[in-house]
Amino acid sequence: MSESLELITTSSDEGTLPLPEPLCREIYEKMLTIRRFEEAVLEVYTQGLMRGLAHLYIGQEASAVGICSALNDDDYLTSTHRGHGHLIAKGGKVDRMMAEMMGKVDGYNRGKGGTMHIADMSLGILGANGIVGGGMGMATGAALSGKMRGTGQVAVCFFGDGAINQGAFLESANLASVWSLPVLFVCENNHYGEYTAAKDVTAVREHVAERAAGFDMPAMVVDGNDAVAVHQTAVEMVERARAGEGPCLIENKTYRYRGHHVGDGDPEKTYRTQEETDTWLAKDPIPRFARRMMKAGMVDEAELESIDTTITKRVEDAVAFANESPYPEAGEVTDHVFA
Ligand SMILES: Cc1ncc(C[n+]2csc(CCOP(=O)(O)OP(=O)(O)O)c2C)c(N)n1
Ligand SMILES: [Mg+2]
Repeated sequence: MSESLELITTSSDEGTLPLPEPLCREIYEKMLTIRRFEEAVLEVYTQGLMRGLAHLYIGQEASAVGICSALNDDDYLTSTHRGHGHLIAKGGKVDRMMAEMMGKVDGYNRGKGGTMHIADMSLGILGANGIVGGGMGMATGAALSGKMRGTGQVAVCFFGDGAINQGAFLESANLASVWSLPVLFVCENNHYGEYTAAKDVTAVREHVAERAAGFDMPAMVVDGNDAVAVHQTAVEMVERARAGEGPCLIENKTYRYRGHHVGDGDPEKTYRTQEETDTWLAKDPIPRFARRMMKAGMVDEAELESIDTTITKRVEDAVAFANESPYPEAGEVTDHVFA
């Protein structure tokens, strides 16, 4: 194992909550918003109100929120096909996202992009991406732009365990390191690429973050279901990047509780075991964070319930907004299309 590889975890539910209360509330509410939004996406899909597929982020919420809560509004983010969580964590609007999912004119792309193309330049969200590894070059370029303009902006590149085997990772990580660019490469290791276990296709000893040694950048292996561990790692790495000390590779170990996409209904009967899923369900990032907040005296059961009611209502409103929004006119089919 490389000497620069650090194992980061604060993963005990017994542990203290070493973050200020307003931040804890924000982290909790964002994670729960992602969970409730994704449940609504599945519902909308099941009702036949959404075309195509969607890749749900359920189970991985602590990764997006832990990282994005360490960013400024004008920092950049590139996302993936499993992007809803990243977008919400960076401030994306759930009503416009839901409208986009349903192909409606009030969606982020006027309904022409769908789940895998949502972007919001005003929030530094350079886009979800249907191309596995497609965000790596974009994030590296955005970081170069920030550096050349001297703005202090950083770029976060989210990608999966499958994407780390794409050639784009070598090219992007190499340039980012050579030019000391402010990029956080965040690998969300959910242990599967589609229906294939990462360990069967990825040549590392134990952690994909070991690959950072080949690019002379620090690597952090994080309990990705622990929002505190993820957030603290991100704060440290963002500070380092802003100070001109260059990129890093963060590996958030996590798990997607649902199938690869909404049509992959029962993974436990095919490519993974119920026992494995159960082990990860016991580490669900949301109740885990809630328990810590309760222990710290920040909330009680009743307040948690009321937070959930508010968030569920916000998501229901988003679905209603999307339902009421019209489809785009046929005449604008070639507008806003650049390639
Ligand atoms: C370049 C490219 N190759 C293959 C695909 C098909 N594909 C879509 S998602 C996926 C698996 C990606 O796995 P991972 O990076 O671990 O992300 P996860 O789905 O686990 O979040 C594949 C192979 C694609 N979209 N783009
Ligand atoms: Mg994966």
